[in-house]
Amino acid sequence: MSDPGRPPRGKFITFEGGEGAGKSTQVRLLAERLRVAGREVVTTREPGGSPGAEAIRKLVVEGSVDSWDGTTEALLMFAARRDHLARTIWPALARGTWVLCDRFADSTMAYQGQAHGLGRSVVARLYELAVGDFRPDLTLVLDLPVPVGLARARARPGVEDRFERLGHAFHERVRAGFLDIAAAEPARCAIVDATGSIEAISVAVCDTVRSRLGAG
Ligand code: Z5A
Repeated sequence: MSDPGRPPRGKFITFEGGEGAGKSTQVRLLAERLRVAGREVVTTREPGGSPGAEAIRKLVVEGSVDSWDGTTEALLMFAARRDHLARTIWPALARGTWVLCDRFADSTMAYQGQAHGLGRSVVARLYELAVGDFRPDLTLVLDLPVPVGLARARARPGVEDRFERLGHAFHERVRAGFLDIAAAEPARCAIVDATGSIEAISVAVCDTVRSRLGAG
């Protein structure tokens, strides 16, 4: 039975897509708009988002391309995710705060499951173990051609990470992986065309949040 004194659970919105799709930019803009509308909002990212998960992030994002195989990478991602959920996401949602997350488990399905070839059922089993039946309320898949995303990512200041050094074909498999997930779960996922201006994409994101969740 729900406790009448408790705030309603917050909404969990995830942003997915390939490199340079504009996820971090759109997380920030949606958070600003929701705060103006009076919502409590936490922004976070994966891998990372809690002290333990940020330590795991360093292991997976830095180093040489072949530091880990797909299975090890998936295990590290789910270990980080479990810590992130337990320490950051679930407590915030329970307080009634909305959580906007830059990547979540669909990234494991697209990168390790599809692009690295681990397979959907292995990733689904790890999900069940680490996350259970918890799901995002809404997943925005920012979609754009691979060369456009990689060019944006490479134009940013900073060191190229190990994922950015993987080849064009790998990133095409990642893009196809996200589109497959969105097609399989249309009630949870919305594809957003990420080729336009930052402002145009932000408007599309807000419209989608409003139409799917009744707010934004
Ligand atoms: N990974 C995985 O394999 N498995 C998993 O389960 C998880 C993750 C959770 C994390 O890297 C890596 O981990 C990631 C997948 C893997 N692979 N990579 N790379 P990350 O967090 O460091 O990187 P990322 O998630 O790919 O983010 P990103 O490359 O920084 O891209 P973004 O967040 O989508 O974009 P952005 O930072 O908002 O924008 C990038 C640049 O483009 C920036 O200069 C913006 O100002 C510019 N930008 C943004 N939008 C536009 C538009 N509309 N027009 C023009 N320019 C724009």
